[in-house]
Amino acid sequence: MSFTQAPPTLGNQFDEDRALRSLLARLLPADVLADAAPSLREMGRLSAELYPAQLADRLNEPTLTQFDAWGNRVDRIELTPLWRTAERIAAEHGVVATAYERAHGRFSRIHQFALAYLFTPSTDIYACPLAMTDGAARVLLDSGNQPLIDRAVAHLTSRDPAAFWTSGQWMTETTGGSDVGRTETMAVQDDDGTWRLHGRKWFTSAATSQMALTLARPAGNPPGGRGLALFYVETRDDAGMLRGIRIDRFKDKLGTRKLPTAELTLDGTPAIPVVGMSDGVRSIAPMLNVTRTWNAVSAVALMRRGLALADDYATRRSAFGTTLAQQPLHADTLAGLRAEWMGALHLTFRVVELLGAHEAGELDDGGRALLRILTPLAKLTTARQGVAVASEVVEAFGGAGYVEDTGIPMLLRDAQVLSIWEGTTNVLSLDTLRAMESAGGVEPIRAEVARLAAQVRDPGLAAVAEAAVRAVDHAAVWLEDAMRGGRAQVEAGARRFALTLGRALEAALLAAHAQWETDRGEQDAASAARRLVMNGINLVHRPLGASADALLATA
Ligand code: MFK
Repeated sequence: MSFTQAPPTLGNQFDEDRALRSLLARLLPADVLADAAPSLREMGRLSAELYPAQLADRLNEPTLTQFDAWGNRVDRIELTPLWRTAERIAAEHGVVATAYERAHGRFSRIHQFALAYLFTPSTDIYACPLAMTDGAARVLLDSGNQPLIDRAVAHLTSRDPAAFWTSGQWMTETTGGSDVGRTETMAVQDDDGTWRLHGRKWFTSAATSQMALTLARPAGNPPGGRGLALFYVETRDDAGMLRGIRIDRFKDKLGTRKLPTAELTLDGTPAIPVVGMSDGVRSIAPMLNVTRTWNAVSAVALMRRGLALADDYATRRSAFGTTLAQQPLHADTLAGLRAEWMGALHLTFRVVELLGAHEAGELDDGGRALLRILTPLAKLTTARQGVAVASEVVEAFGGAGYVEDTGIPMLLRDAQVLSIWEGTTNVLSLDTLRAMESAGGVEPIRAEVARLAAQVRDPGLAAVAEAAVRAVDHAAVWLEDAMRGGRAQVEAGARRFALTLGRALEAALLAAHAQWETDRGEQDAASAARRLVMNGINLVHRPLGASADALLATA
C-alpha cells in the first residue's frame, strides 16, 4: 500500500477556540457568558458539522434563469444547497436578531458577532447578505421612518426562516464602487406620488434579497453625494415577480462564487425615500459601518478556519521523520500566523464592544470618536491580514493546498474580497484620515493605546505595549510632518499610516489581554502579543525630518 495523507478535520469550533473563549471571558460578565455559551457551543458544533457539507457543495453555484420556456422574463435565481441551509440556520440561531433583541444590553453585539464568527467559515460567505441585513436594520431604525421600520425591521431581525428577510445594499454603479457620489440612477416621482428608480446597479451582492437600500438622485438634485437620496426598495411583488428590475447577468468572480452577485437594471422600480431627499451617502453610512464590522469579523473567521485546518494537518502530516507540528520552522510559521489572527480578533471585538455600547446609548463623545476611527481601521487592517494569512495557509498544506478538491484554495479566493468590497484598503485609509479630522486626530488612538499600556505590568508584555505606544507616536509625528508637505503627501502615506495604527492597536490590545490572562495563570495571548511585534507593527518607514526625530527622541 502506498502512503496517503489524512485530511484535516474540525471539532467543535467554539470549544476548540481558546482565544475566542478567553476573550469572551474578559469581555462578558459571568452571567451573560453563562447565558450565551450554549448558543455559541451549538454554533461551534454546527460549524464543524457543516464543513463536510461545504466541501460536498464545492462545485455548486447559483443559477440565473432569465426567461421561461414561453419567453416570459422571469429572472429566477436558484441558490446552492448549502446557502439554503445557511439561511435557515442564520435565522433560527439569531445571527442578526441577537443584536436587536438586546437580551444582554450592550453585550448583545458581542454575543451576536461571536455567533457570526463561528457561523461564517462553513457557510460560503452567507455572511454577506446577513451583513447587509444587519446594516439595513440599523439604518431603518436610525432613520426614524416609522412606516418603514414597522414594515421591514421585524422581518430583518426575525428568527423564523419563513418570515426572515435579507436586504441588499445597492451602491456600486458603472462609474465605480468607491466614488459613490457619481451615482447615475435617477429617482422620478409619478403623478400619484410614487418614486421610481431608473438606472443600472453594477455589482449587487446577494440579488435574492427581499428588499434593498439604494442611492438615487431625485430629478433636479445637484451632482455629488449630497444630491443623492436613500431609498427603500422591495424587490418582488406578491406574485413573486421583480418590480421594475431586470437581472442582466451574474458576475464571474475570483471568489465568493456562491453569492448571486448581479448586474441589475432598474426600470421604474418603485421606491420609498428613507430619510429626506438628499445626503444619501451620509444616510447610508451607518449601514457601511455595520457591514465593515461584519467584514472584519469575517476576516478573523476565515483566518481562524485556515489555522484550525493547518494546525490539525500539522499534527497528521509527517515529513523528514516527524510531524509538521514538530518541525521548528513550520511551527514558527504557524505561530506568526496565529499572532496575526489573534491581533485581528482583539481589534475586531474592540470595535464590536464599542458598537454595542453605542447602540445601547452608553458611549460618551470620546467613545463615539474612537468607534468612528476604529471601524475603518479594523476593516482595512484585518482584511489585509486575512488575505496574507489565507495565502500562507495554502502554502502550509504544500501542493495539497493548491488543489481545488481539498477546499483550501477557496479560503484564499474568498478572503481576497475582504480588502475590496465595503471600501478598499486605500479608500478606508482615506476614510480613517477623514474620521480623524472630525474626531480629534490621533488623540483617541493614542489615549486608547495608553489606556491599554497602563494595564500591563509583566516586563515581557510591557515591551509589547511600549512598541505599540512608540509606533503610534511615530505615526503621529509622520502625520504632522506630512501635513506640512501638503494633502498629496498625507494621502500618499495614508495606507502605511492606517496600517501602523491598526497593528499597534492590535499589539496593545493583545498585551493588555495577555496581562489579564497572566493574572489568571494562563499564557495564550502573551506569545501572540510578542510575536505580532516581531512580525512588524510600524509600517511608517518614511524617514522623518530632523525636527521630527527630535520630537520622537523625547516621546
Ligand atoms: C462579509 C461581510 C461584508 C459583506 C458586505 C457585502 C456587500 C458588498 C456590496 C458592496 O460592496 S456595497 C458597496 C460598498 N461601497 C463602499 O463601501 C463605498 C466606498 N466608498 C466610500 O466609503 C467613500 O468614502 C464614500 C462613498 C463615503 C465617499 O462619498 P462622498 O459622497 O464623497 O461622501 P463624503 O462627502 O465623504 O461624506 C458624506 C457624508 O457622509 C459626510 O457627512 P456630512 O454630510 O455630515 O459632512 C461624511 O462624514 C459621512 N460619512 C461618510 N462615510 C462615513 C460617514 N459617516 C459615518 N461613517 C462613515 N463611514
